[in-house]
Formats: sequence, structure tokens, C-alpha cells
Amino acid sequence: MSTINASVALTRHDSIAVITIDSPPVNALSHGVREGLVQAVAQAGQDSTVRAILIACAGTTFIAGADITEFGKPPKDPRISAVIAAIEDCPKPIIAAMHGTVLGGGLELALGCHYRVAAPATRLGLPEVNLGIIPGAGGTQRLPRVVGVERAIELITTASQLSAKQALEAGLVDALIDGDLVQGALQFARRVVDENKALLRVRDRDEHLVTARGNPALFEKARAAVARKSRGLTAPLAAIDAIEAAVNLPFEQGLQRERELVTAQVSSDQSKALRYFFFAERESAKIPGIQTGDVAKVQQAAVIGAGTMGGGIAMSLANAGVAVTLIDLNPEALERGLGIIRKNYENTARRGGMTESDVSARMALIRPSTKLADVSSAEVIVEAVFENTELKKSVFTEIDRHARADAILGTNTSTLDIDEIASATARPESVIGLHFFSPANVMKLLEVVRTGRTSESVVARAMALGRQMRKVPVLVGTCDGFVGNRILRARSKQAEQIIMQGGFPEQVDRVLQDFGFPMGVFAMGDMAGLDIGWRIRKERGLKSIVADKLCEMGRLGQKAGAGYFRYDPANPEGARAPIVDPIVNELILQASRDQNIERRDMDDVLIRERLLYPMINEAAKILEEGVALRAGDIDVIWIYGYGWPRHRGGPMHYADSIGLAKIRDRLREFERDHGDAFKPAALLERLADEGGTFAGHRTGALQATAAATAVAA
Ligand code: 3H9
Repeated sequence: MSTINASVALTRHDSIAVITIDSPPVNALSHGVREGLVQAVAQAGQDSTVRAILIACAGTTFIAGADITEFGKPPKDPRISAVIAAIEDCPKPIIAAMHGTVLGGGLELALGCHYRVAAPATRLGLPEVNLGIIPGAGGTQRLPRVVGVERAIELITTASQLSAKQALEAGLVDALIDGDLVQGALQFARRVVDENKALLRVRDRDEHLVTARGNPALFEKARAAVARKSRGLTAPLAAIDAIEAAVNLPFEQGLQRERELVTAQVSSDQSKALRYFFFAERESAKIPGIQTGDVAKVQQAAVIGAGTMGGGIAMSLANAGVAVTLIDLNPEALERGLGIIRKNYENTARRGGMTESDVSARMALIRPSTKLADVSSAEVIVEAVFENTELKKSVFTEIDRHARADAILGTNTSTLDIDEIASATARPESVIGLHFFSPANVMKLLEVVRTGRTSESVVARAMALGRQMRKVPVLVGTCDGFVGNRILRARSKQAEQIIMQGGFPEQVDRVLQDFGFPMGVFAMGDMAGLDIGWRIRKERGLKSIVADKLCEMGRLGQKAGAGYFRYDPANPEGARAPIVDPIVNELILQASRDQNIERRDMDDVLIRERLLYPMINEAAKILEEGVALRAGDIDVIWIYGYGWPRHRGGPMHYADSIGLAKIRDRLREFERDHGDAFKPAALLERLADEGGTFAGHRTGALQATAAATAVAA
């Protein structure tokens, strides 16, 4: 064994040299790995006793791509493309022995090898568009030469992955290796040498390109499809340009075109936002001072309430292999809830997402019950009954009587005071908010709400449960609406004011969709049902002039065929597509007149700023109060829970990218014109003065934790 450097080693097995990359956590192509690889390839290539070379990786995966932490920094030689050129030009056959996730630069490097073998569980892909870039180390030039142009366009523009078996069928992998990967790859290498097989260089292959050459329609069709699906993302379109270059230009010129395109993409705002988000998401899993890693998996849970939320939560648990007791005191509601769960699973099976036996297995994990005492064996209990404090308190008192001493007592409330709910038990340290989003079996976000008294181990276990359910758990503190809904309210309030002051629902919604949201505020309200907000407003003695009027007219949203918009089953755009309704616009004009509000024209920029800047201001207050740990957590919540476009990085990153002084100044103008509600948050004022960013601001600990410390002191 010879150590090339800290990340790369070179060993010999008879006449085969094995280059092993060992650079945790994911063997990314950092500068050290690149240097080590070039040296190792040169050393093995020059050794006359070496007849073939394997490249393999230690740890859980083959190379998962370029080192993303190096993006945006001055590039250091050797670049990835130079490493790949050294491999491809080597006079001895080089074989990639792959396992784990072979992604981005990792797959590009494998495509530079002369042969590729893989363990059966390997997954392969070029996910660069998720980071706002394109494969920039020859991937757009080599992949179409192997799998064909249309397949390459699909794989690269959608960032989809192939299983090892699919890769074998597509010709991307030459053999699958059962058992020990390196031993199997060595045998493969010996065969290559013994049979004197040719050095296969992907760059020299042309057969797939000729069929696409002279067929510009293929690319136009792909561009139109991508533009439709990727809503404003530039990377997938740049990827098509690069693949077109692969088809029409000689290899070296194609590489040059790819380089130009990737260079432009790396410095784009979209890529900066997407890279920021990649790390923000991973950071959100880490809680300062709390070990969230080594927590035993949950085996048994109970969900109380078999309504829409409770059913979705039970499905999320069953999907993670957890046995769930689904409890509802009302046998009919329980029956109905179970029926809906079964129907949901059967629909998934019909669409090919699971097998019939999967449906039976999941249903077998969900045991119905009408007795609260049946929470007794659960490690985690999630209460999802109607939003009413007294009801929830009585349920928690009962849970407290029957639950295991070490059980997590979770509540799915989205609006109520969790401290008060916890006070109904003798163990408030076990109580935590588990705020799922609807539909709970689909939505990835889970707000984990820590009160001032929740214990650290319950926090750690709740975060781990979130990950066990393959959700994105984000820890937040307590306040009205927690993080997500509190910011949502700031936006809804603006939307209501804007339509009274000059805008119309269709314009507000279009502005949000142009920004990248999948749906506007008003269409979203129609989809959820306007009666939900109506009921809450009535309970809290609040009013919303236009929304209340629509509800009084029976226009409760999509389910009633009309709300802010009209819905028509015969609409060629789809039964759920909103249709502008002049009746609503007339009602809005009348409401403005009744309130003596002088309407004025509002352009799209003004509407966007009026909608988004108060959200950012509210988020700043959340940070300053310590209800969120970091700006990134707020961004993760808004991207996963509320459809904020990823390529804009979330509200906090968006604010940083615009400049906090600009946002503060604009809010001051709104404050002057429309009143105190726009007053910039103290944190925003301070960071704007200092030239700081939200990303650079750390609260250190949640306000709830700080409060707990104060009590303890
Ligand atoms: C590319 O290749 C460009 C090329 O075309 C060349 C252009 C010129 N770099 O996700 P996890 C860290 S672009 C640096 O929690 P998992 C991650 O931050 C790249 N760090 O684990 C985390 O750190 P920490 C194309 C990376 O098991 C730790 O590894 N490739 C990178 O759930 C564990 O990550 C991709 O986009 C990286 N490339 O999932 C693949 N990747 O522990 C991106 C990960 O400090 N990566 N880290 O928080 C992934 O999809 C997942 O990380 C992977 C593992 C599936 C590999």
C-alpha cells in the first residue's frame, strides 16, 4: 500500500493497481482527492508491471460529486476535467468500481474510465441542476454518447437517478458485482487484461449522436417541456444547450461549450440560492448542544384522532415501518378514517407507487382502537384531535394516565398554546409540538415545537422520528403560528389589503407564480376552503371584508365551485384551474368604496414587495425572539412547507441577496404610507446598519430554551 496523500491510496493486487479514495463523508472530489488521483493514475500508468487500474472508494459511497464547499472560491488545479482527461488518456484500462450514490462529478469521472462495474444497490445520476448548475466535467458530452441523447436530456434536466440494473440496461455500467465489490472488480479487470479488450473511450463513441444530428426539433421539444416544468429555472435549459453542443460539435469544442455554460451557471443567483439551501437543509438537522444522531428507531406509536391529519400522520408512521394504534373515540369516524387511509394506499398502488402486498403490509401496521388507554405501549403519541384547547387538555390528561413513562407526548396543534396543553399533564418535559403539514403523508416538513419545558432527549427523539419518517424536521420555539404560519399570516394580511387598495386576486396570484410559487394566495385559499379562515375569524372576533362576504355568499372555494375564483369541471385547463370571476372583482371594488379607500394602480413590483417584505420582517422578528435557531431553518420551513421557490433560497436568503438595507428602507416607506404594521424589526434595522446578513446571524439557542434556563437559575 502506498499512501498518495491523506485522501488517496494506491495498492497492488498482482498486476492490477487499485486506487482507493477515502475522503469522508461522501468522497467528494475536493482538491486533495483530485491531486491524489492525478498522481496515483500517473504512478500506476507509468509502472510497467501494472496492466489495469481500478478506482474504488472507501466508506458508504463512491464519489458523490464535486466538493460543493469549493464552489464560488477561486478554482485550484487540477480541475475535475483534468483528472478525467488523465484517466481517459491513460494507456492502461481503468475500471470504476462503484457503490452507494455515484453522483455528479463522480459519475462524470466514471464516464472517463474505460469500464464501469457496480454493486447492485448503486444509484447513479447527474443531479447538478438541483444546485443550479449543469454537469461541468464532461457529463453533458459523455452521457449522451452512452445512453442516447433523449435519455441524457431526461436524466440531466430532471436530476433523476438510475438504479444499477437500469444503468446496466442503458449501457452505463458494464457489469454488476454481487458480493465483495473490489474482489469482483479485480476479476473483471483480469478478464479485460487476459482477453486483451480494447480501451473504450466514451469520447470516441458517436453512434447515438448521429441519430440526433440534424434534428433540431428534438431539442426544441425538450426546451418547451423543460420550460413548462421547471418554472424559471435556468440550469435545465443550459443543460440542453450543452447536450446539443455534444451532438453538433467535435468533442473538445463541446467540452469548451459545456465549460462556458457551467461557468455562467455557477455564478448565477439561482445556483447560489440552491447551494445555500443544500447546506441550510443539512444544518437544520443539527441542534447546538443536543446529540440528534444516535437515537433508537421508534417501533410503536399511537395517533389520536382519525381525521384528515391523524390519518395522514398514521400513514407517515406506517410508511416508516412503525406499528401505529389509531385511536378515535367515535367508531364511525375511526371507520371512515381507516377507509380513507386504505383508499389512499390503493390509489398509490394503482399508479404503480406500491404493490398490493405493500398496501396490506401498511394496513396491517395500523391497528384501530376507540380507547385512549391503548396508548399504553406507544413510544410516541401524536394527538391530532380538533383544534380546541380544552378538548386537547382533556385528551392529554388521559394520555398522561396511560402512557409509558418514557413516551413522547406530541400534539399536532397548529394554533394553540402547547405550554397550556402540557400543563394538563404531570410531565410537561415529555410534551412537544409535532406540526405536520397537510396532506401529512405527502408533505416533507415537520415543525418540531419545543416549549420552555420540553426535555433535550425528547427534542432529540422527535427530530430523529422526523428523519425516520423521511421528513425534514425543523426545531422551532413556541409563539402564535410557530414559524411557518406566522409568516404566512403576514402575507395573507398583505394580500387582503392589496385587493382593497388597488390590486385584484388574479394579479396578486400571478405575481407570486411569476416569482416561482406553485400557487397564489387566493387560489390556495380556494383550495383549502375559505370556511376554515372564516370559522377561526369568528372565534377570534376578527373580520376580513372580502373573504367574509364570499363565505356569506356560499363561495367557500373549490369545493363549492366558486370562491375568489370560479371553477368549471369543463374548463380545458383543468377543473381546478381558477377562472377570473367579474362578480368577485365587482364585489372588491364595492368593498373599497364602502371603506372609503381610494384605489390606485399597483404594478407587479410593488405587489411583490408588499407581499414579500412584510414576510421577511416577520421572519426577522422570529429570529430576534429566538423562535427559530437560524435564518436557514426559516428558509427550510418555507421551501418545504409553503412552496417558496428553491432557486430563491427561502425568504431569508432572498432578503440577504437583495440587501437588508434596501428592504428596511422600503418597509420604512410602507410604514410612512400605511402605518405601524410595516415598522422594520429591530434585528433588521441593526443588520441593515451593520451591512450584515440574516445568514450570518445566530440566535444560539431557542427562546424557549433560554426561558427554561432562566427558570432553572
Ligand atoms: C458536481 O459534481 C459538479 C460537477 O459537474 C463538476 C462541475 C465543474 N460536497 O446529505 P447528507 C456533505 S455538483 C461537499 O446528510 P446522506 C453534506 O453537506 C455535485 N459536501 O448524507 C453533509 O455534511 P455534514 C453533484 C457534501 O447520506 C454530509 O456530506 N452531487 C457533498 O443523506 C452528508 O450528507 C450532488 O449534488 C458534496 N458534493 O446523502 C450530491 N455531498 O455532515 C449531493 C454531501 O457536515 N449530495 N456533502 O452536514 C447528496 O445528494 C447527498 O449528500 C448524498 C448522501 C446522497 C451523497
